[in-house]
Amino acid sequence: MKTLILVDIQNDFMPGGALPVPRGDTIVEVVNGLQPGFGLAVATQDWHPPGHASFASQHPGRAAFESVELDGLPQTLWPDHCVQGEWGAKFHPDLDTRAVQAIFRKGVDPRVDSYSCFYDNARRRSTGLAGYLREKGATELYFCGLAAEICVFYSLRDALDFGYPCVLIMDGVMPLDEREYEKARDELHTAGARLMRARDVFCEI
Ligand code: VGL
Ligand code: ZN
Repeated sequence: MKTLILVDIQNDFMPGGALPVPRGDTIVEVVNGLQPGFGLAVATQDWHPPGHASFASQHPGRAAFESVELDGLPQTLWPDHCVQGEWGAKFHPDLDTRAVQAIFRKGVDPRVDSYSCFYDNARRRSTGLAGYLREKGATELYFCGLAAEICVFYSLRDALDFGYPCVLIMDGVMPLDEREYEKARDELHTAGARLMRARDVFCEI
């Protein structure tokens, strides 16, 4: 079954949010238009407890977007964002979630960040998404959401490792950093992901 995965389409990643992705809001219409064509749609939410270790506010003397080491892993520090239950963690108000059958939350462990929808960055804990997709009979995964070169990228890489044929919906994602996104897109393409525009996706589903 062709499956659409909506990654972190949340207020804090939108213009005006705590960790805004430039023009992040432009994907909402694209994503809404795609959903009716899919047999299965699932969404993820970045869902941090207050005081999460990825927040620059927890590292005195450090600023957002600096890098530190956290439990032996490199960690970019972020502004406080997507705090559980708060406005910034909610889906964009115009996002149509009627077709979304399940929501997976990540970044819930206060000590470790989680970019991939499948595992935290230390690979200690699974979100349950992999088991869910297996049980539902997902055969091909189509990715959209924010940010393109972070959570979408790491999710796609894991999905490719699981052996799923994967599509990156290019107008269904937006990056925080255009340069990093170009590198990420090349890496995904080399690893076997297809890069498609939403209208071409719609023709084949
Ligand atoms: C994300 C940075 C921190 C994302 C989440 O969803 O791409 N980026 N937390
Ligand atoms: Zn986060």
